[in-house]
Amino acid sequence: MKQRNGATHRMFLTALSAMFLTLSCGSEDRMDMGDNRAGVERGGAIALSNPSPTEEASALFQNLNQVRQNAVLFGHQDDLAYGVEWREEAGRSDVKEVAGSYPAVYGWEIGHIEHGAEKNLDNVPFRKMREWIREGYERGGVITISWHADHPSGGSSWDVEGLERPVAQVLPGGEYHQTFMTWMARTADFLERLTSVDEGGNEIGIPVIFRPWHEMSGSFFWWGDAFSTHEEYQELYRMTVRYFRDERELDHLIWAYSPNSMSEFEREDYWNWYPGDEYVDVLGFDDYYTTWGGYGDEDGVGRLSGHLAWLVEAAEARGKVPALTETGEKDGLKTDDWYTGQLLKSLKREPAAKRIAYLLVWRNANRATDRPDHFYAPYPGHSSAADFVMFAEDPLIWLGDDLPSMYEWDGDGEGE
Ligand code: BMA
Repeated sequence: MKQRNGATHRMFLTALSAMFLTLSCGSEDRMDMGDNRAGVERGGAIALSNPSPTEEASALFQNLNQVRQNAVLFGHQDDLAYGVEWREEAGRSDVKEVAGSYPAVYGWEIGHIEHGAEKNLDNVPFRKMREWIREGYERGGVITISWHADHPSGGSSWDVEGLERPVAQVLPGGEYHQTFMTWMARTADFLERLTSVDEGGNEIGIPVIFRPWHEMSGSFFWWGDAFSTHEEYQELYRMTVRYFRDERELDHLIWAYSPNSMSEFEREDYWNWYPGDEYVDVLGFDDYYTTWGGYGDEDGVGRLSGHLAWLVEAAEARGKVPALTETGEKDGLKTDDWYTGQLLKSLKREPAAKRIAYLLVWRNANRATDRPDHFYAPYPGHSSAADFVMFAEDPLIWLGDDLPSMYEWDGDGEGE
């Protein structure tokens, strides 16, 4: 049984690493835990793209890079807000109720914040979301945020019919630029108010891995590939970073770049939309399709593993942190052993694949009030629950209770 307490867990690993060697319990990845600064050096010195990040954001980035030498953090979207059979009940989490721990990474979605709305596009109240974000952070978890923004011409993220250069329209000189910047201001206001209080009683910004304009390699969002040039897309991303980071000084943000499934394009095309190393910290991709031969390929596991290994090596070469920024069984979890039989195998097949820092599975929509069968983690009683427990107990996979202190960094290594 895996330890479920971060501090104890770490001591245990350090003190007993020799014993682990002889026990042969498949935990080779953790054996160098007591000396895992080496991993940072192996990946080279890394620094956030922001030249003046908050201490906590900087610590998180270094710790993600350190932890990934030993583990993959497990994340779940909207974990604290609702599950398949409940909504807004304090303390609940489908992941915890199945596996005994909250996830290590909490994903949140802020579509409709650009209108100053009270609830996001999935009916999650922003006021409560702020509290859940604080709760997850104060529990030691990692926060990531996506943004399915509407387009100022009136449509949602997905309304792409009849659009004419929708990205150019929001860039400087475009007819919706000014409206769009008022939307950006509201979004920045929300991110600015994600705060906690440190041990000294000072208010601090909760570090957030912000992942705007995701899955741009596909053509189903207005910022998607078919509707703009690569340069326009890059300019949209850069404009967002410049406004949030340079103008609004949101120094608690860590920036993630995530095209859609790598099975949809050639590897070198990963960089087509890339805004540049000065704008990005986390290199990721989203993938719901590759496992189970979603592209008609029998060896979906091998394929995903190969893509992850490529991503890890690309990130290490640039001093960035790699992550599988969204995944899940396509169209919702149905397969009883998807977690160990597909996802975990993909992490383990290619040796480099397991060096991603985290993965995030998508939301468990409430069956009664939202989309039935739109869930990506099991809930108690689901036929894949036992498999998920095995997945969560694998030494490679860390949930919230396995986390070391992610927001402290003592400056050893190259970190500070
Ligand atoms: C999608 C689906 C939608 C949801 C959107 C934003 O993938 O889950 O139902 O509105 O994400 O959370």
